[in-house]
Amino acid sequence: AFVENLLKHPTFLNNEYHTKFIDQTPELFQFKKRRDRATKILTYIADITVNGHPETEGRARPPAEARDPRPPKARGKEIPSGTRQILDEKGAEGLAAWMTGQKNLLLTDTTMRDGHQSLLATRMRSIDMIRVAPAYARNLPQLFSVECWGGATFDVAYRFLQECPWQRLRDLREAMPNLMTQMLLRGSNGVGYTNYPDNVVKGFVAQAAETGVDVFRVFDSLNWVENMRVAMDAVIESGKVCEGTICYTGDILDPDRAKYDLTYYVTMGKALRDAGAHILGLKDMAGLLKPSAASVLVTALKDEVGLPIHFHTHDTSGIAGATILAASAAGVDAVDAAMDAFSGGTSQPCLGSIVEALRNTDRDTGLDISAVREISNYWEQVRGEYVAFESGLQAPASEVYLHEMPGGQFTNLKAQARALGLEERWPEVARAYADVNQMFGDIVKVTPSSKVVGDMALMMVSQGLTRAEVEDPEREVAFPDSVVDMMRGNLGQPPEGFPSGLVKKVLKDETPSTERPGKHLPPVDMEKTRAELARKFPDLALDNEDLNGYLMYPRVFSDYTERHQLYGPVRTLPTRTFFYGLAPGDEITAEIDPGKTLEIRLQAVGDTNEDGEAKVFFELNGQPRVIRVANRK
Ligand code: BTN
Ligand code: 3PY
Ligand code: ZN
Repeated sequence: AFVENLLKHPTFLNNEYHTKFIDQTPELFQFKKRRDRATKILTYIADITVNGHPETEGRARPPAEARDPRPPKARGKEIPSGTRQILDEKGAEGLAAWMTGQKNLLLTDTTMRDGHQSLLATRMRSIDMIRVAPAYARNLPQLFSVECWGGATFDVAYRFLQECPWQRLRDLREAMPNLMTQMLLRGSNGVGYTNYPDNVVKGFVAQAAETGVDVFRVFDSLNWVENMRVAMDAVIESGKVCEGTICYTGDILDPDRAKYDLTYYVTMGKALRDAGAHILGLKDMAGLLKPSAASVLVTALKDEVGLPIHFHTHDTSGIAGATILAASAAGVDAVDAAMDAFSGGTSQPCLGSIVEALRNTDRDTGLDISAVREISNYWEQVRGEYVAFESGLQAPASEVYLHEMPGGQFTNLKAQARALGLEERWPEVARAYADVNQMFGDIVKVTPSSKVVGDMALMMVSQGLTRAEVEDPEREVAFPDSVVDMMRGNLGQPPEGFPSGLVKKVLKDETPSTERPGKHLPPVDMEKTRAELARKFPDLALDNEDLNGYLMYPRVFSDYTERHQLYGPVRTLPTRTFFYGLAPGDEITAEIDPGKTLEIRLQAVGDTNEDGEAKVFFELNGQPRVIRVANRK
C-alpha cells in the first residue's frame, strides 16, 4: 500500500521528492490508521493548556499584552551576494585569502547560537530564527557569517524544544543563501560530551556540510591538536571552511600563569595551520582576554601564523568591547558579536556598538546600523517570549577572572547550584571551581572539560571538602564519574598531562591512557545502526540526518522521535503557544507545510471526567474539533 501511495503521489510523479519527502508526507502512510498532523498538534496544545509546560512552570511569564514579534521587512528585490558566493566561487582557501586582503573588520552574528545559549539556556526555537533570516540576507549582506548551529543547540533542539536541528539548519540555509552559516564543533566530541568513534565524527561533519554548514569552528576542550585532526580533515574534505581554533585561558601577561604564555598560543596556532586550518579561530569562551593582552596576542598570531584570525569572546566582565577594539587595532580579521538585544553579560559584546565605534575608521564594518537596529528590535521582542529562561544575572562580573567559567556554563552551573540548595553559597562554588582547576593542573575549561570541573566543584562545596582534603592520600574521596573518565584520558591530554598524584588517587591501580581516545574506539557499523533504527521506528522513513542525530544522542533522539509521532510538527507553533498553550478565545496559525496553514482557535476547556480526562474544544480551519487529554494536575 505504501508503494502504491508513493507511486501515485503528485510530488513523486513530478520528480520533486527529496530525502525528507517520505518523512514529511504522511498521506503516504494512510493505509495505516494514524492520526493526522493537525490532530497531533491540537493534542499538544490541549496538553500544554491543561497541564502546563514542565519547563516554564513556576518561572516568570511574558506579559499577556505583548504582541507577536514581527521581523523587519527584507529590503530590495534581489538578494545581494555575500561571503557565501565568495566561498562557492573561490573555495575555502580563496575565501581565507579574500579575508586577509580586505580591510573592514568582518563580523559574525552569534545571536542564533551562542547569544541565546549564553543568555537563555539555549532555548530559542527555530521559528523565531527563520522568520528574521530573510532580513539578515537582504539587509546585512556584509556579515562574514551567521553562527546558528552546533554547540549546545543540537541536543537542546531535540531534548527540550521537540524539533529537529537538521531542519533548522536546512531552513536557515535556504533563507540566507548569500551568508555563510557557521557552527561550533567540539572536535572529537562532535556536538556531544564524550569522545565519538572517528567514523561517527566524519559522518557527522559530512552531513552537516551537506545540509548547510559553511564554516566549522573546530576546537578541543583540552587544546589537544592531536584530537582535532579527524574533525578538521573531514571539514577540509567537505570543501567547507575549517576554522581550527585555539581556546584561550589564563593570562599571557601574568608571569604566574606561565603554562599558557604567548609561546604556547603561537605554537598551537602554527600546529593548527599545519593541520590544514583555513582560518585561525581564537576562542575566549570565558571572556578572559584583556584588551592589552589582545593587542599582544593578535599581533603575534598574525605575524607568526599567517592565517586570517577570527576572534570570539564573552562580555561577562563587561570589558569585552574594549578587547574587540584592541584586537581590531592589532589587525584581527573577523570578530564575533551578538545583536544588541542578545548581547552583553555572559553573551558576546554588542554588535551595533562595534559597528558604531568603527564607523569612519579604516576598520569600518560596512554594516548598515539602521538594519542592525531593526533586527535587534525584533530580537528584543523575541527575548521577551523566553523570560522563563533568563538567568537573572544583573551586572558585569569581574569574578570571572577568578573562576574562569565559560559564558555558556556560568548560568547553567548557577542553576545546578540552586538545585542543590547551594545558591547562597555561590562565592564558595566560584572559589572551588578555581581550586579544582589548579588541582587538575590548570586546564582549558570549555565543553566538555568545563563540565568536569563544575561537577567536582559542586561536589566539594556540597560535601564541605577542601582541595587539601581531596588531595590527601590518606582520605577516601568518591570522585564524580566525569572526573574518573577524564583522568582515564577519555577526553584526551592537557599540556603536560594531568598531575600524577591526583591521577593515582582517582584511578588507584588503573593505568590511564595517554593516547588519542578515538584510536581505540571501534568504528560504528552504520548499516547495522540504520537497520536498528528502522526496526525501532517502523512507521518512519528515517534518513541520514536522523541517523546522525541518533549516533550523537541515542536516547534523546529516540525520545524526540516518539514524541514527534504523538505531537507532530510542533516547531510550527508560535513560541507563546508552545510554552503556555492557549487561553479561550485565542487564535493562532501554524504553517505545517509551505502554503498549508492551520487556523487554530481555542473555544473552551471543559470539565475533567471520572477517568481524569479533560475535553478541550477547538475550531480548526473553522470546523469544531474536540480533543481529550489526561489532566495530570
Ligand atoms: C519536553 O519538555 O519534553 C518537550 C516538550 C514536550 C512536552 C510534552 S507536553 C505533554 C507531555 N508532558 C510532559 O511532561 N512532556 C510532554
Ligand atoms: C559549546 O561547546 O557549546 C560552547 O559554547 C563552548 O564555548
Ligand atoms: Zn562562546
